[in-house]
Amino acid sequence: MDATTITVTGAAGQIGYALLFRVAAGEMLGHDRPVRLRLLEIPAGIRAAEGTALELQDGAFPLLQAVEVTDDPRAAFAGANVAMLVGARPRSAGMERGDLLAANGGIFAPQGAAIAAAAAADVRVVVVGNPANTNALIAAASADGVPAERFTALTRLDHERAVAQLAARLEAPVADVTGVAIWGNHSATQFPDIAHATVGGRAAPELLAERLGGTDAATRWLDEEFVPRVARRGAEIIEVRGSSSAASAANAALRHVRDDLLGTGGGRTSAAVVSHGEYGVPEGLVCSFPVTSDGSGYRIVEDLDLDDRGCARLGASVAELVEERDAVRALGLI
Ligand code: NAX
Repeated sequence: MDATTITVTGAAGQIGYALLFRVAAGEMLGHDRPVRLRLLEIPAGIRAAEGTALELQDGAFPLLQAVEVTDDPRAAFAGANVAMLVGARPRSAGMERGDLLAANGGIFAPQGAAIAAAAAADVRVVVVGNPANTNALIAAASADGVPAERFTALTRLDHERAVAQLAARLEAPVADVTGVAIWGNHSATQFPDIAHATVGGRAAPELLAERLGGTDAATRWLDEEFVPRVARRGAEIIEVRGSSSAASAANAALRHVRDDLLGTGGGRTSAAVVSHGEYGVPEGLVCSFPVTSDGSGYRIVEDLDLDDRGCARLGASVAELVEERDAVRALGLI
């Protein structure tokens, strides 16, 4: 099998470190597919990325054909089949949202252009670096000639958090949970939704009502505990661990790419993808939806009912995405 070229940006960061060894071990694209890794960093991160490359060599991974480290986006994306955009500019003290969007525009616009100029014709891109949805929008807008659908953003970590919380509440194995959905922005406004989920083949809302003593109690748990816990889990991890989610984020990014390229096997997952107007989400926004993939890219699951509560929550998150889009449009980034 031909080698797949995978570019990881922010490779010297904590997510990069948790991700690269698993990719080299074949956990992302399968144990029969050779990989070539390209590590993109800013100059300040190059030395650390080179250290990671030395450790990758020391792993003697049979599938790993090459590791290259560079601070030049064009060289990093040359021939890339998969681009994992992890490096981003974090919000520093006193930084307004407009400053944050502008700083990230300075990263994701040139990277989008470099992908268009240099990547393989079949390139698929996942944006992990925050604000992930809008960074993906910027990168896609700067990638002339690459279909916007190739650009996705990571909400799989939110999805896995929701699966795990639901399983824990019902004292069920996570493997029994299917059909959870994350809607909207990868931010505190996201809507983790279990309305169409099943656990061990039974409807999750029904099981929750049984377990918690009625439909009202189940709705209260969803509104007051489940949704806020999932949406603010990132802050909880920072508080408890002392730094932000890294291995769980890497795990989610790996699953996102695997399912995008290899398919979901008929099941549903969640990913932020370009809207064509599905569920009333304005066309062009990169929004999280329930999705499936047959290996040719993510497709939005279109036939789910959203109740009033779901519509209101999705509406609030989409309003935030619209504000972010308008802000980057005003900055001339899209
Ligand atoms: P780190 O600060 O550990 O690493 C980021 C790395 O990116 C640094 O080494 C930095 O030098 C590099 N970098 C910055 N600008 C770059 C550029 N223009 N080109 C190449 N490299 C560049 O952050 P880490 O914990 O790894 O997180 C990375 C990003 O993921 C952050 O934006 C973070 O907010 C985001 N996250 C997104 C999640 C999601 O679910 N979408 C969850 C986890 C995480 O919070």
